[in-house]
Amino acid sequence: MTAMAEPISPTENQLAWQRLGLGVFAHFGVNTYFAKEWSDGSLPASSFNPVDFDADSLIRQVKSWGAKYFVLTAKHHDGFCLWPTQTTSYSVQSSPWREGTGDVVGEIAAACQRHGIGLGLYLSPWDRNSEHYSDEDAYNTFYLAQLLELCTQYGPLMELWFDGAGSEGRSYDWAAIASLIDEHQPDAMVFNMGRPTIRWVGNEDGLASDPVEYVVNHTKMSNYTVVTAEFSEALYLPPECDVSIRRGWFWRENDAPKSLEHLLGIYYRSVGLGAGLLLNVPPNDRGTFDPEDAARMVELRTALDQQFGSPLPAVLSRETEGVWVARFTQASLLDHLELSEGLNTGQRIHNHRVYADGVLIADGGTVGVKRLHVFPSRDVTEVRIEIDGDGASLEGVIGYNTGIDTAPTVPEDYRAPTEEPLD
Ligand code: FUL
Repeated sequence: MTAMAEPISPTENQLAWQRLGLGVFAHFGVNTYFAKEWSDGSLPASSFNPVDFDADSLIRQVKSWGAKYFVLTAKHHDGFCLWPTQTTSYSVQSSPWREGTGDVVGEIAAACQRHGIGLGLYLSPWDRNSEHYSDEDAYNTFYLAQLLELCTQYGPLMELWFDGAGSEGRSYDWAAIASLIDEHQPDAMVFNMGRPTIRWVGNEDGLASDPVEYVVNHTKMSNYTVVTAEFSEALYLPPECDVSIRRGWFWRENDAPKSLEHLLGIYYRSVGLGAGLLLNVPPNDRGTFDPEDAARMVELRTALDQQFGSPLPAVLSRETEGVWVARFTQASLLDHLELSEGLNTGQRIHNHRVYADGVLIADGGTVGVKRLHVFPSRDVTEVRIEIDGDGASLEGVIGYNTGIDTAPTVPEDYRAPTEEPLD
């Protein structure tokens, strides 16, 4: 019998990114002014005029919501650039905003640095404005020039977001893209395409499902994923769950934020299942967060703080291979447990069960960076945790008395729009 291959380990950067949990996504551009999700590159640059844009205020709010990073659509599929690029005139430079002298990416980057928020940039490969798009070679050169500007002018990037929409059947120079990133932003997480280090969860509802696998094969990855051939079959690629607080990705007047219950449900089924959550809160046509969205984000933060603000850490000891005991300093009423796995040598736990006084109170597959369990409230002094997986270990167990003993739900019939459903 041949020995089982050792699991693939995360890099330090991947593990650090996985521990961030919540990021805020911001779709912003010419679409914001026309109630559009996708536009074809013909909307006038002159429409872009976010008169109240204040990056510092946006990023201060993002931070107060507990997000650790912020991903901005530097360029969406329409090709409009939120920075003064040398590559095209379809950008903020041709807009009336600050008489064409503004730089959304630059101001956001500076604010992120000031407030300790990681910066991510979305640069759509599909470009419906560029005159070069129909010529693969010319467009590769154009796209690399845009990426070079973003990777060299705005300080350290935490994430580069490559969206596959519109690019079915089209190839880009992923090898050159990967070397450019290696040279200028080696620490950035690369979302989904080229030589990715993190992957799409496979839906736009913000939902992972158990098990959440950190090591995946190409075959299991989404249609939107293109991985350069030089990579082996299996890669360590933790998932990021992207979802919008509203139905649309871009702001429009007649849209509304999801309920608090729905957002909490998303949180439990993304962060609570060991995946990342990138929650889109799109700035409006004045360049500020919609007051209703901002109020909902404050409610979400308040609810999470109320629930998880008083952690009761347990002392962990390993009884035998695969059996751990977590002891609390005193008997406490608990209704939630948060488990985390030792991941330095890769994801190893594939099943686990938690017992209190011989009663099974929680079970599941993945533990990963964070696994939340909710159960009917009970007095607990210690729990016994069985984990399945060669060489697997637990890193932490935290108890909570939240007063809530059922998981928040996501509406059954909810499906996020994937294409242009709102137009
Ligand atoms: C999709 C895009 O087509 C949407 O407009 C949005 O940017 C979403 C995050 O990804 O593929």
